[in-house]
Amino acid sequence: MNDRAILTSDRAGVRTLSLNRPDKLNAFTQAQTAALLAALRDARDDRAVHAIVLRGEGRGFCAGQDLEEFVELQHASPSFSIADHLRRGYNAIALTLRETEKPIVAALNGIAAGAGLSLALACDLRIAADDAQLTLGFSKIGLIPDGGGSFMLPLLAGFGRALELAWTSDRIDAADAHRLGLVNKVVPAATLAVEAQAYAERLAGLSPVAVALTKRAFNRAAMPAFAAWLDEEAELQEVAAHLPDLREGVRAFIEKRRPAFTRA
Ligand code: LHQ
Repeated sequence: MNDRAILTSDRAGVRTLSLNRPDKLNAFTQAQTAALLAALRDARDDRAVHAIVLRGEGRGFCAGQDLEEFVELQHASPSFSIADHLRRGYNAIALTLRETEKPIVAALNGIAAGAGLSLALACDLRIAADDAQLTLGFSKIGLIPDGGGSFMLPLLAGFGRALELAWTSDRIDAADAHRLGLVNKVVPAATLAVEAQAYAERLAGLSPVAVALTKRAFNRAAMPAFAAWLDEEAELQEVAAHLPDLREGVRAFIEKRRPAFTRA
């Protein structure tokens, strides 16, 4: 068994990074966000890497924050701050995804939820297996979409559709995600790995200068305030985290029941 948090492989200028906690649908622990950040920075700085694929091992892409670890972190430190947790982990990853001037493709091999979906949306392009599913999930635990999700979702899907997905946390399939502009391409599940590699190889073969400057131009034109927004998003999440719905939502998830949220 491979116990590394992130698996890496290189082929034809493409670096593939695989989230590796398949028994928990690749839910993020602190160790895993730290490893992903390091792996992305390494791929960004490696001159032999011309495109990056991000995928998950097993049947899921990523189920977002590991909620059991989250409870442990809160218990371990009374001064635990969700905003700091976000800034050190998901926000640093989202910024690295945007600032790396190489194409980054998320290959959605299964469910993408919570911060896992936010980070997939912060990649440049998304290719999905036809049986993949997407769900925000945050509202089910009393939170707002974080890790840049509150920015990327309206940017890609439009304001009203984004709000609907964020509020309801409805699970959508790959075909609906494609219709909403959340994924670029849907392929049969059995061929996803091959298709993602071919897609990334094609991008890796383009003019690196044109690719880099186009990404910089799009970042500056469409999301010049992304870094500042990530900070504000983290502060909003801190507000939500001090209210009882988060505790109830997380407890309900762990106890596999429906949450009973506060009604004012
Ligand atoms: C999990 C998880 C998970 C732990 C599946 N944690 N075990 C930032 C800062 C701080 C705090 C909070 O959050 C954030 C950002 C976020 O990402 S918030 C959103 C966190 N994620 C979620 O709320 C999603 C929770 N998971 C689900 O709703 C479902 O598991 C999905 C829809 C992802 C998949 O459903 P199924 O396909 O039915 O699979 P499952 O529920 O049976 O999960 C398989 C296993 O994975 C199961 O473990 P078990 O030991 O019972 O087999 C789950 O407990 C575990 N798992 N997600 N986030």
